[in-house]
Amino acid sequence: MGLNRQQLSTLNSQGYLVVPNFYSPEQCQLLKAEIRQIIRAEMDVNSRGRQMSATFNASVEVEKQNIGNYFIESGDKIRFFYEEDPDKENNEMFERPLNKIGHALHWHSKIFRKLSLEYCKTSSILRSLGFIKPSICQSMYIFKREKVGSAVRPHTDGTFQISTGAVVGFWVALEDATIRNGCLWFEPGSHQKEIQSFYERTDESNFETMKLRNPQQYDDSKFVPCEVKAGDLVLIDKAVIHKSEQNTSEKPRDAFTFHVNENYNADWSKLNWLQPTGRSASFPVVFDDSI
Ligand SMILES: O=C(O)CCC(=O)C(=O)O
Repeated sequence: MGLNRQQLSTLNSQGYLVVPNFYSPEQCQLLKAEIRQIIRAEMDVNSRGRQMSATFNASVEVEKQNIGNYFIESGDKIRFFYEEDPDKENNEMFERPLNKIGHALHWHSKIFRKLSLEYCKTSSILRSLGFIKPSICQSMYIFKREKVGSAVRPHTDGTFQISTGAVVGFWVALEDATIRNGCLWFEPGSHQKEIQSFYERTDESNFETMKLRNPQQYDDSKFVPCEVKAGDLVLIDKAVIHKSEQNTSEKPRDAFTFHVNENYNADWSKLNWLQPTGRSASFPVVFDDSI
């Protein structure tokens, strides 16, 4: 179930790799049903007066952001982020389409945990990639709803998850992802260059203001689309440049993604927005082969 030599070679040369059928059609349905259940529970709480939510716009250039506690404290919680209203007319947050739910589905939901942290295919792939003590630092359900799902600007994951060790993204399509409904796009081989920009807390004790150090420009002509079927996994090296476009189609493009970081001989930057606080002193570990 791990990656074969050919797959490892493609990942090494391109910086990303499609692994077909990571989830079965039934597992995709299970995750979609579970997220509907999580949304229903949240709406129920909100109808009784709690108003906690935020918008998320990944297409905006983040040079300096006052992002507030709702986002920065979401690393060990399940929190809701909505599309920004382009004409700003609709002030009612809960009537806006969801952009994503994160960042600890793998802690709080048994089903998301079983299909990420405890999933045998996750550990087999990580072992074949040479991980020794991997943990899941975040998980997200990304909606990219039909007609309104916004673009995600070009970036490397290592910009937002700064570590001296390996970080790999597991991105799984829960619907067929096409150019029209906003599939991922990659600049193949771009992971061979060093990551240059870093999204950091302005200081270790400041939990609200983030700064993008050394913002980069990316060349749109270098991207190639990565269309995949529902259930397919895309593995994403932390240094490969990728993006997704707006969903202009009539079809949704749901995806579940989680990021894995190596802990063995690796330092997780204290300036990362995402810190293992609250529930645990470290992110939940997939396996520990160092002992
Ligand atoms: O799902 C998307 O559209 C973008 C996801 C992405 O870029 C990421 O998880 O790093």
